Amino acid sequence: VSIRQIHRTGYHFQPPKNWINDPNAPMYYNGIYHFFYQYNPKGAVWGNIVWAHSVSKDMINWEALEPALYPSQHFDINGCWSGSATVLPSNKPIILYTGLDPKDRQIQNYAVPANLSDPYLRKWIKPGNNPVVDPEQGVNASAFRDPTTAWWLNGHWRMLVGSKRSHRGVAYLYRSRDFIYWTKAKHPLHSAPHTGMWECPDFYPVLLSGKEGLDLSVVGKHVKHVLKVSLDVTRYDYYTVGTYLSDKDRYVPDNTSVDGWAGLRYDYGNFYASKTFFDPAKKRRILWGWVNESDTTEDDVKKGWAGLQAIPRTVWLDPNQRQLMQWPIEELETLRGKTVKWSHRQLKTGEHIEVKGITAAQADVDVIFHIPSLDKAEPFDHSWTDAQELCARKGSKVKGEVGPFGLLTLASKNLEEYTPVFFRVFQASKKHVVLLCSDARSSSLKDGLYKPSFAGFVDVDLADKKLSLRTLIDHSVVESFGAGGKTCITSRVYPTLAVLDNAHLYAFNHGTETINVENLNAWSMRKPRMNT
Ligand code: DQQ
Repeated sequence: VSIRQIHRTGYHFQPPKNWINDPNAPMYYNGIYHFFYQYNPKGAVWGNIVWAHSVSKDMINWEALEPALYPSQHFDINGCWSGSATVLPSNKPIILYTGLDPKDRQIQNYAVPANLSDPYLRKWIKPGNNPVVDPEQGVNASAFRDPTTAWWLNGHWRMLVGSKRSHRGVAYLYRSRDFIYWTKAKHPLHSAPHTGMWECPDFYPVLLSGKEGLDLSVVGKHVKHVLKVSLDVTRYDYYTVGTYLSDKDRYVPDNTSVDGWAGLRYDYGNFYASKTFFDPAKKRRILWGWVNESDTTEDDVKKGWAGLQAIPRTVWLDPNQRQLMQWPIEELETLRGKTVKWSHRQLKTGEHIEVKGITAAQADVDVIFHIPSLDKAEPFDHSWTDAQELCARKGSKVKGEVGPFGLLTLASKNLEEYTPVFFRVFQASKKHVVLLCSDARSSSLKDGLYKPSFAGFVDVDLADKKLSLRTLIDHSVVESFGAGGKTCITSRVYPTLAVLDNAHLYAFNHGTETINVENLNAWSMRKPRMNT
């Protein structure tokens, strides 16, 4: 391995080289998963954006094809930006995407497969009647992009385009009978003050109960709707859970969900411009999200690549109906190799115990912690509303009562470097407050990296005194799923010592209360076929 490639991932989605960003138009078509993404064919920085295209039978092993869309016409000559696919009832896929015209105005175009009998849909045509949506008067042409998958209701297709009106984020709603002629609805589907540009909106139904996913056009009393927007000021993906008033074509978030920067996030770490799609083969909704680098641009140029995609996640509504749950797609488990299992092992105060016998730099770890006693949990101060700041203040080495406990991932032998992923439990007036941290501050001895103490609260009831943690470790990415997928955090880290065979994995506890590892399963992960 070249010294420059110690941070390249083993099983995350990446092309062989260059810059990547947003996932585009994920879809399942005739037995094949298609994945497109924003890609710079010429280098490891953003620019010259085309739609790269890969296909897969399992969303884990990927074959790269030629770019599906690249600037070629007056309506996209300055860029082919993000968009979505809709599979029409006639079983024909169609892509809507944002093109930048010669004046850099953002307009919406469509593209269709050149040959539906090509199972890989290699070539795409941009018909001459593009663009199909122009920014009309009053719409900011430099903030008008990222059309969604369309849904069908009462004789019309509907889709959203993200935008802003001064500082108000807006999801404009468009309707069409034929997918070609679109008219803007009088009212946006939704908007919110002080949120800025809404990039990559995503809108979809979720069942009130159960994990099954739904096709986009499902409405009714048995569902809620989710609206996700990517806020370019903070660079996080926020969502609300609410009601789609389909007769009025308006979306109303529940009073347990708030719009904007204080809202729920898919991921409390590095995860942006995400998009879901319905997989009819396994009746599930799948979430793709872009994981950016957090090293320097100079490092990216040296590496020759930048960006990756998170492992696709199945999403469904938490039975509490206030938030979503997320879990890595089951196909990931086909990469599991050598395994280590622990059961009923105690983690006493101050202990860290090595999980030996797996490739700790490329692993999947699934743990259930049992907390014998919650009586001594530290008091929670209600002014602690910012999880990331709380994690910064109470890091993995700051002794607590119930926690901090969890995993030390990508750790060097003598702990000069480690990325701790851990819980800390507090006592509030009537309930426990659980914090999940993925703290990059100690991840690398190298300077000049962005090393945030990412964290999120976990809305869990500790009646069974258990907390689970699944962490996917892959050289420079640590993707964690707390409490079965209630709170997810993705960190990018660039260790200098804890690399390849010198990376270690530990379970630790720095709380005064003993924690039991009820079960721990860890696997070495194999490399899939990845766009080679
Ligand atoms: N990235 C695309 C835009 C989108 C942004 C351009 C989000 O379409 O708004 O590469 O990361």
